[in-house]
Amino acid sequence: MMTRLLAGPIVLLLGAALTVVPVAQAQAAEPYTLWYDEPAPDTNQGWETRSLPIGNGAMGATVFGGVQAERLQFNDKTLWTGGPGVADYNFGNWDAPRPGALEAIRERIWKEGGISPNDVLAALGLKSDTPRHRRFGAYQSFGDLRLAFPDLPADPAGYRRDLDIARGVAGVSFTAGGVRHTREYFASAPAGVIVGRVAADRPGGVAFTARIAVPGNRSATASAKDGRLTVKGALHSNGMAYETQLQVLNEGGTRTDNPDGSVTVTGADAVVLILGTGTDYAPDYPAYKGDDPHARLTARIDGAAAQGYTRLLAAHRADHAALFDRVKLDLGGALPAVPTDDLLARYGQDPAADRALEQLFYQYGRYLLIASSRPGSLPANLQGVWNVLDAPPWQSDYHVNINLQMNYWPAEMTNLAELAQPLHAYVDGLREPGRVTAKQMYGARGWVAHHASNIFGHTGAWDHPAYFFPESGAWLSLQLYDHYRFTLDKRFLKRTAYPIMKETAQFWLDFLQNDPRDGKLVAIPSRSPEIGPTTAGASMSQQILWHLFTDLREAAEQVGDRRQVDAAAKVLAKLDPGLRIGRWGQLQEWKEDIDDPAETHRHVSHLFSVHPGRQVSPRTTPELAAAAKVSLEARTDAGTGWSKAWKINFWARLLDGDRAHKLLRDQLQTSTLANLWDTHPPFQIDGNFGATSGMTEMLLQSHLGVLDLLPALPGAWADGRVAGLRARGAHTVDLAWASGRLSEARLTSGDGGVVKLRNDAFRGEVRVTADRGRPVAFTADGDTVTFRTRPGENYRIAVITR
Ligand code: FUC
Repeated sequence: MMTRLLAGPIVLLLGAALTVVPVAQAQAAEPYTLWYDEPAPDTNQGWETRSLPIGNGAMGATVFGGVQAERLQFNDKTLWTGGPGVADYNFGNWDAPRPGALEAIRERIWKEGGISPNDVLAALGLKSDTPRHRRFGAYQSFGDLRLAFPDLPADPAGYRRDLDIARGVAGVSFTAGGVRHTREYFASAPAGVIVGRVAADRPGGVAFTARIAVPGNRSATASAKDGRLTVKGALHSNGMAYETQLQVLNEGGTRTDNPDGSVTVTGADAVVLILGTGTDYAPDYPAYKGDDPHARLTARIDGAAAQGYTRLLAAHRADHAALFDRVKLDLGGALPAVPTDDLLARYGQDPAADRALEQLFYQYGRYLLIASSRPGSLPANLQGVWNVLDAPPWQSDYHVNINLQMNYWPAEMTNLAELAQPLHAYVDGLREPGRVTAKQMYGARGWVAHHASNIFGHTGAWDHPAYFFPESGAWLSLQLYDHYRFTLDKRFLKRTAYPIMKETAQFWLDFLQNDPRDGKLVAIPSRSPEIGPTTAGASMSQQILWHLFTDLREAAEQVGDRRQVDAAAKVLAKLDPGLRIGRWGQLQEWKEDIDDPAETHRHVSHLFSVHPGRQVSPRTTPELAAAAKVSLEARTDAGTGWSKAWKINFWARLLDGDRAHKLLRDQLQTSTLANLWDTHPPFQIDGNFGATSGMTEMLLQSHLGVLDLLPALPGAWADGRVAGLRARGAHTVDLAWASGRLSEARLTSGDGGVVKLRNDAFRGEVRVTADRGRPVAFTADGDTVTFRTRPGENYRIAVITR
């Protein structure tokens, strides 16, 4: 299987003879295909566990694959209830001023130490809506495309439903009455539509009626003209206008527009379907309202229809491959010829099959990001872009006390940096409403957001004790700066990341208070997400702020803002760093030593400093890292899907590959659905992204300034290779290893600076060469080699074994 990674033909050494086999023949099974021998049940549970997702960032769809009744449930990220179209929507801000509310809470915390989060909610939170979340709203299902096939049997032969994540194409095929029927679906980012093709290998063998059904929480009119179905109306909740159009293009046969808005095709050789959506949402505060979608949508569908299927598919495949193909991972897996649900169920029984599933799961995380986060669209929400309900779990919103952040953890490392643009734009867009909230709730400058947000600038604190989390903006800002670290995109730093970081810091300058106990700066009120009392200076708050001001100082140096360098340094000198070892050897979750060793909560927020932060590492702070391990052990390996995924990252950062792999195994065995979606439960996509991030952290880390190669390689991954990973400094890294030992690293230098690479094998003999075999001088110090690079040049670091 290792040979799969090689571009071009595969060279097999058979005795003395050299045989060249074309790649296509050498592959026994497609390594990047999820496949099933039955349709997904036409139920919400069938959708959640078995439907197969496609998406172009703005739109998503899931394929059920019913033989007689096909269903594509589809979404558009902008279709939400709630927001400014609803009476009294106020961005989560208070409806009237609450003079002294913050001061009273602070006073109580100073006096009592920790107070009930419910008291904080009562004083600072927003009152609950009736019905719940009326103003906040929820992400909506757009509708269902349904195809009814009158001539097909219930139980055909040779049924297969699949999703090729390397091509970005889903398919359904079966044989009925001696005719092979095939359906292909993909979501095209270049064309902005979802495309399908229904075909049969006997001429005239395709007949169906297509209709679009929408949920009942909106007005709807349906019409059909010239094979174009249109359903349009407005959400009852907020009056948001929506429209969907489907163009049915038949090759041969007859096409009929029906009075009920459906379209019937009979006797066709094949039929192409082009589906688009639009709303009048615009990401602009405060109205969040744009033009009626009709003209835009019509033009988009017309344009796609004019291109024709072959061109649409070719453009889609090129666009998808340009992202997907950047990273290759080979753990020595070999996919057995079993459906993916069986592969998952049998996980743990056959190492080659297990490795194949892990490779697939890894790339699936990348696929899901490609499908749910493209520049110009909203970021991936709790379910990416896929949602079948009108009242989805947690509104399918943007939770920002870890979930949205986790969605983007793999973006930089797995070479999909541009897919983080929606996150950056979203954070930027929270600033304007967030200024109002900062001023009203805290009398502070800058901007703030709390625990969860929607697409309408909701920056206030919600009606739940968990929802007091003003640190979310600071955490998000760090992710923007990390984008700069990975890309070294100065323009992005100057225009986007730095202004946001600065304004975030401004809020914290006003919010932080002197702790009378030790004179240190602490956040107050402050709560470790979703657990324990509300106190002053909970560890996560302090750690996030340490990173914010440390990064701000560094960023200010980069852009030459001396005043800000000094200001950040001043804060850092007084800031409580949120790192303490407690009475049972744990890394404390609070400033006070009150951690309960029996607490197994899914949030492990006080280990922010281990991941995604960088304050604590076995490399730099062994005692704190040991304490972090004590805390992590106490929390156990159990948890929701995303919690397990976070723990993969933690153990990777703690350099324990086998434990990280154990968490991956747990996630696959207990938190992964048949369609490989992560389950909280229920389905929540952050765990997919978190797992892909964690697997990458096992192979390459760069958060400490050194490129740590294979820092947490588990025994189960003894032989393998990975290509195309990104490291901070805009480097691209390929690695190969055998019997658990690095054999070769390749690096394409981004910034041309001095590079430090670490691996135990570097204690032995090493050779560094550049392009055309030019030897490169390097210094070796224990497990680290250091050499100077030129921008864009390729380097090969070979471990010599004799
Ligand atoms: C956080 C988590 C929950 C869930 C929700 C969407 O609040 O604590 O487990 O993931 O986000």
